[in-house]
This record gives sequence, structure tokens and C-alpha cells, in this order.
Amino acid sequence: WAFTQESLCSNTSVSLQGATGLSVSLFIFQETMYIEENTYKNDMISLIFLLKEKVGALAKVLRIFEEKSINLTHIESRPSRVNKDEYEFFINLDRRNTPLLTDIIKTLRNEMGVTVHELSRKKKKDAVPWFPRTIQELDRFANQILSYGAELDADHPGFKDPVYRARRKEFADMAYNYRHGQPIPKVTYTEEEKKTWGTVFRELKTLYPTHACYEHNHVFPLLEKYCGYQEDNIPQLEDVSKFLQTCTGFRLRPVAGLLSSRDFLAGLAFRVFHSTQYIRHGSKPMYTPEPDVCHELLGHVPLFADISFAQFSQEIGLASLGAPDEYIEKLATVYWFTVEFGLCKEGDTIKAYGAGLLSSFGELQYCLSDKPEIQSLNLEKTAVQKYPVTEFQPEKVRRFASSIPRPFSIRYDPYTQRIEVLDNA
Ligand code: HBI
Ligand code: NLE
Ligand code: FE
Repeated sequence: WAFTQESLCSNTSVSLQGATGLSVSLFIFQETMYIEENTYKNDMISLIFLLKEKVGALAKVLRIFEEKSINLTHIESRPSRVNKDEYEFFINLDRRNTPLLTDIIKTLRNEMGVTVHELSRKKKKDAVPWFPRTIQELDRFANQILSYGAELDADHPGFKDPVYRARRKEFADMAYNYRHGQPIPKVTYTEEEKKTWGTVFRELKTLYPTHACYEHNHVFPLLEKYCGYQEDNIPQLEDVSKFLQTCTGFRLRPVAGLLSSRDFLAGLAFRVFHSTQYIRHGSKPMYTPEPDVCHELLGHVPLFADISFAQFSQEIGLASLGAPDEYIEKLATVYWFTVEFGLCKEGDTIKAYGAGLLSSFGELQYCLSDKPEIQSLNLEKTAVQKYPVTEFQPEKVRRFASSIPRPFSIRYDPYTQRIEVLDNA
């Protein structure tokens, strides 16, 4: 995608003039991250329904919920943009009494002729996948980790190390208990953890000038200056989050481990980046298959300070809200081959901008050697979706978003940090 931007953040006036029309390439070093199957334990349900403007129309519907003892926890209304004489209602339900809901929806649809859209976290026929509409609702993802920190896979270097496992549990608990708006707890890292960071930091820093993209190299000195990026110090997520907020409004939120693509992308819609806080096992500093604090801070964070990149990330996030599973899969694939493992051309030189490359000194060296086969990104092939190729701009993501079948459209209100759900005009 094209990077063009004037000022980087409010406390500096560094000017970034990235190459425009970068051609994006991809490369994967090692298979996949491990993801455990996970069924969502707690459902979350919202309904959108449309009513013709008429005395008592809403009361009639609400009476049905009352009769089945279903507790509504939230209701909002707005005039429909499509039909002047209709109103749209958005309600949240108490999760405890959802079994009766199917009957209610049937009654509304069949007997009362009401258009109802169900938003559900469970996979359900005819339901739109649930999505958070306020930044606070991201709290609901906290216990939805795909590979819970303490239950590492057998081939993970930390698996047989009880000390490492116990430490991971501490980090997982911290993330579980975090709520939006709280400062991110500061961590006192152990000497061993600091040593691991030191190795990763030192090795990567020598590679960045020649291997990392222009934007990464521009932001990096600022992170050293303002956020404690040093060989002998693991930066605190809270400091980094504050810095990013001044740059692009992106913030970090601690997370216990890998989130599903759907949940992870939903965070981006609110300019929230879910970040792990633990560090990789000291025996393998060069490469780890899962995200850790090195990956987040050295790989992702520098690019989230870039205005165009931040915008692009949020567009992907907004496109994901309420999207069917197949579309989430496509967005995640695009994300993987660009944000995680993308290479770009600067003039004739190939540079890395993917976070998974920029946080692994093994992979960063390897990806620019003559060994890997580099392929041009062809989104039609990679995402298996008709998709504009090469430069990858928010405008194109927006076009893709509008092709996602959803019974409503979505707008982000940055002042309230809320998603507005609008009927499809
Ligand atoms: N979860 N915690 C966390 N961190 C990520 O970087 C992350 C994730 N889940 C999915 C994901 N990244 C992406 O690779 C895509 O699946 C969207
Ligand atoms: N392989 C990367 C690293 O070692 O930093 C992490 C990738 C996470 C997707
Ligand atoms: Fe990542």
C-alpha cells in the first residue's frame, strides 16, 4: 500500500514519505501457528428489529419478551434510513435466558411480520455473527483465547519447563482480569526474560537498517526515545500504548494469547491492538511460532504509529464486524500475508514490513536471502476472493467490505468509540 503522511505524532514532526505504490510480496518461513479448537462457552445475543411506526408497536414486541421472562439489558432506537415510516430497534439480552429466544424470534417473524436480525456468538443458522459495538465490549474476549497460555503445545520450547509455564499463567491471569480503561499493569521482568529480550533486540537492531522497511526505521528511534526500547529494558505496554495513542489513536490491550481471527480483527475496528505481554522461551530467541512481547513491540508497534497503516488496519477491522466466517477467513489470510509476513519493494530493494519477519532475527535474515521463493501478492489467489491487487489501500478494503453480505452497514464514531449499525441504504 501507499504510505504518505505529514507528521508522525504530536510530540515530534518527523516527516514520512514512503514509497508509493509499493508492490507487496509474501513469504512464509514456517508453517502455521498452533490453534486449538475452541467452542465459545458464553453466547452473547443482540437483536435488531424493524417496526412500522404505529401506536403501541414497540410495547407489543416488548410484551412478548416480558411474557417469556427475558431480560433486556439495552435498547436503542433510530428511524430507518430506508423506509421513512419504520423504526429500527437494537436490543441486548440477558444471556441467562436465551433458550426461549428461538420461539420469540419465530413469533416476531411469522405471527407479527417483523423483520428480525439475530446477532449471536454461537454458530447458528440465520444469525449474524455477534460483534462488539463499544470499545468496552472487547472485555468479553478476555477469556476466549485459542491456546491458553498455560497449556502450551508439546513442541513448544516452554512446554517442559515448569518455571516458564507458571510464569505464563501469571501473564494469562493478568490479561484475563484486565478491563478496558484500566492502565495496563506494569511487569517486573526477570533477569532471564530481560536477557532474552536483549538478545532479540540486539540482533534485530543490527538487521533493521538494511532489512526493515522505511516506515519501521523511522519510528524506531522514537520508540527508543519515548518508550524505553533498549537492549536492557523490556518496554511496558502501558507506555507504548500511550505513545501510540498520540500517534494514531491506536492503543494496546493485554491479551493472554492467541485470539480467534474474528475477535482479533474486531479489536482493530476500535483501533485496539491485542498484545501479549509474556516473552518467548529463552532457549529459542531467534524464532517462536506464537506472538510474544518481542513480536508485538518490535514487529507490530512501529507500524501502528504510522497514520496510513493505522487507517488500513482499522478498515480491515471494520470490514470484519458481523461478516460471515468465509469472509473472516479471507480477511485473516490477507492480514497474514501482509501485516504479518509482507515484504515490499523500495525502489529495487526488497524490505520487510511484516511483523512476523521484523520480530524474528532468524526469519528476517532468511526472508531476504536468496533461499525463499518470493511471490507477488495476488489477492485473487491468496484470499480466494476477487480483490484489487498490488497496492493495498483502505479504499480497496472499503470496497471489499461493501461486498461482504451483512444485513446492515457499519460506521465507527471515534468520539464515542462506538460502532453505529445502520440499515443498508
Ligand atoms: N491474536 N493475540 C493475538 N495476536 C495476534 O497478532 C493475532 C491473534 N489472532 C489472529 C491474528 N493475529 C491474525 O494473524 C489473523 O488471524 C487476523
Ligand atoms: N515468528 C515470530 C517471531 O519469532 O517473532 C512470531 C510470529 C507470530 C505470528
Ligand atoms: Fe502478529
